[in-house]
Amino acid sequence: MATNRTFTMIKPDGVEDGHTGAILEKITASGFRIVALKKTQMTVADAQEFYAVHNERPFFGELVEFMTRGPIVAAVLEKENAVADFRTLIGATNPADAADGTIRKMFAKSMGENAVHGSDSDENAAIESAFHFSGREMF
Ligand code: RTP
Ligand code: MG
Repeated sequence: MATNRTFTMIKPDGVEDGHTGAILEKITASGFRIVALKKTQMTVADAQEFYAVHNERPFFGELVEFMTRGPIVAAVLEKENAVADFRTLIGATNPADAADGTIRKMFAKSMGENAVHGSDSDENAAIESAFHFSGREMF
């Protein structure tokens, strides 16, 4: 299996609740190497662009408001089969459906405030990484 990259954000709820360190520890303990890492805050325009695929969905306004209400921690991660393995590590979108031991089971509060983002394809991982990081910030 080839090594590839995925993109993640610890969402504003995870940062506000003080889970940044525990989530990063869980990620690295699961075999992901940190390629890039920073704390930042998305503007409304940033969040509308980042989640543009959902702009017709009823929860879009709520999602943009949530994602911009405080800082996030953004990271690019590398591992064999990174995109699929990271989605397994974070668990289902709704924490009520997330498997035991997953990041969302441990730290998410609800379907909307679910602690972490994970890219859903190699193509989106590359787009999302480039959205947050320049080439000089990835190692
Ligand atoms: P993400 O993109 O953040 O990794 O989450 P995901 O793939 O598991 O879920 P997705 O369908 O892409 O939805 C993106 C984010 O929108 C919020 N959401 N709220 N209230 C709702 O019904 C609802 N549905 C989705 C969540 O924050 C979800 O992670
Ligand atoms: Mg998604």
